[in-house]
Amino acid sequence: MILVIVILLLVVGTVLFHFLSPWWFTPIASNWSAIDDTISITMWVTGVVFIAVNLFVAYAIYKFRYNKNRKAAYEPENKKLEIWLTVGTSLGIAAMLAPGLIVWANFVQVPDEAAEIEVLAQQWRWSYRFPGQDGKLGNVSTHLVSESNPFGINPQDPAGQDDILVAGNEVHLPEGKPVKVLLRSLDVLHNFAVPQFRVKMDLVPGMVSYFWFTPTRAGTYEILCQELCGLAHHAMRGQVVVDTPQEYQNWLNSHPTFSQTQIVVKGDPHTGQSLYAVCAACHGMEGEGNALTNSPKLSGLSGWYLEHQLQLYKQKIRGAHKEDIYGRQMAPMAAVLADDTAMRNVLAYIDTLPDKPAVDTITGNVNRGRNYYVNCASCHGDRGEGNFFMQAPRLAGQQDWYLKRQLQNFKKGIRGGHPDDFNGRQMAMMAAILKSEQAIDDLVAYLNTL
Ligand code: HEC
Ligand code: HEC
Ligand SMILES: [Cu+2]
Repeated sequence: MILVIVILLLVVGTVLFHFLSPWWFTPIASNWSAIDDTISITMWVTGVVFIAVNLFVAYAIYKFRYNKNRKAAYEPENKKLEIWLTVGTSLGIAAMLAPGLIVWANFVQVPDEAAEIEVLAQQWRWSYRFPGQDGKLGNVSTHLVSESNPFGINPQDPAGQDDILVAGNEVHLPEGKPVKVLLRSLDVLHNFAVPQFRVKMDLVPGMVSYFWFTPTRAGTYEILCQELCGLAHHAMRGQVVVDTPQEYQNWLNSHPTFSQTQIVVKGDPHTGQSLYAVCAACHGMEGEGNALTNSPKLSGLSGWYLEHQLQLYKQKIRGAHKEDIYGRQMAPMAAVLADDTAMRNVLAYIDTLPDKPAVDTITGNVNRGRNYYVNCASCHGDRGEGNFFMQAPRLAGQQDWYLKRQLQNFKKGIRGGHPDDFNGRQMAMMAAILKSEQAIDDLVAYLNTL
């Protein structure tokens, strides 16, 4: 009897939970309401069957409960009941599967007027490519991927020259216009998903997968990687901003074409040398770093990393936190470099400076540090040499007190806490695994051995 009550409560509770719980679809922002309909149909079919089966079980337990004056009848076959159940089950399953097949067919049947965009995934970031004036995306190959050509566009293909490249994690789309989304991965399996659009598709290395949709509501939506693609999988986030067509055009025009990215002017180290005089006061004549001015070593760091940091300082993304005492000393110095040319020149000069290893000041348990570093190596490299594709700087040879301070700042959100600091935020999540000051010392002591 208790069992009957438990089953009845379970049924009533489940139904109430379904209708009263606040967890339901996010408001839809695309044309794919048909996907919600198929899920609703599945809910109804499985819901009705769930209630019917449980009520029948409860009824049977009650009706046929033990009674010493009753004996069970043996009845292994019942044609009528079997036919009835087979037909009923088949209809139910067909009702669940058929709408899904229809919707899936539409999902990959792209209308002619859809504009193409390409989404490129790599551990652990998204970037985007739009066809330029010619409306055609150029040929690509992973063999051509390099620091100056992160999309691997074939420079011989005229269709690729005007492709517009978006290096950040944020992409804009015009409201009300259908888009075909082409998906490409540079390394492992990823999955592109935007819950409000109801879209979700794997990115498979070596092939181009696709789907289409029409954004129907202006707003900002989060892109998630819904494939467990490695250590920092949870940090692989992006954003889609749905704009009016005019705002979208303006945004798109603010990005360079492939051919523009190929004609980067080289900096001039001679002009850079005089600009560096300001920096030398803190960072040292040879960019070797100086503990007295709290300034890190700059020599030996890659140009792309230094440039990115200077941009962050200039845009008040790094060195703006009120507790960032040392970053706030640096930020006005970045502003001394008036434009991109000045920045390139000073970086060209820093590139000529000798790369001398820093003096060790921190001791710790190197073996423990090595174990912590296993997590860091996937971005910073086994020898702490840095990796452009992860945007992760070289750590080997850097002043150890500076590394320690950065790790503490990442942990406290003093660095990487700004909403526009994508790389810093990713790094901050990683710094969180170093639970204590001792752990940081051990890790930095290990870095000193690289
Ligand atoms: C007043 C002293 C001072 C001057 C002058 C100065 N810096 Fe700095 N710089 C710092 C300090 C302090 C830091 C470390 C900030 C921190 O700990 O977050 C820093 C950090 C940096 C970083 C970040 C390094 C990294 O590994 O992330 C770069 C790049 C940099 N400086 C470049 C320059 C350049 C280029 C100039 C000359 C235009 C310059 N600095 C002038 C004090 C200075
Ligand atoms: C997901 C990739 C990733 C992982 C894993 C990672 N880092 Fe980083 N790290 C970065 C990136 C990207 C930056 C540059 C952030 C920026 O541009 O401001 C960075 C910056 C740093 C810096 C600052 C260097 C400088 O010159 O200012 C330190 C120190 C650092 N990482 C240490 C670590 C340690 C220690 C670990 C392991 C616990 C680790 N990182 C794991 C990506 C990563
Ligand atoms: Cu991923």
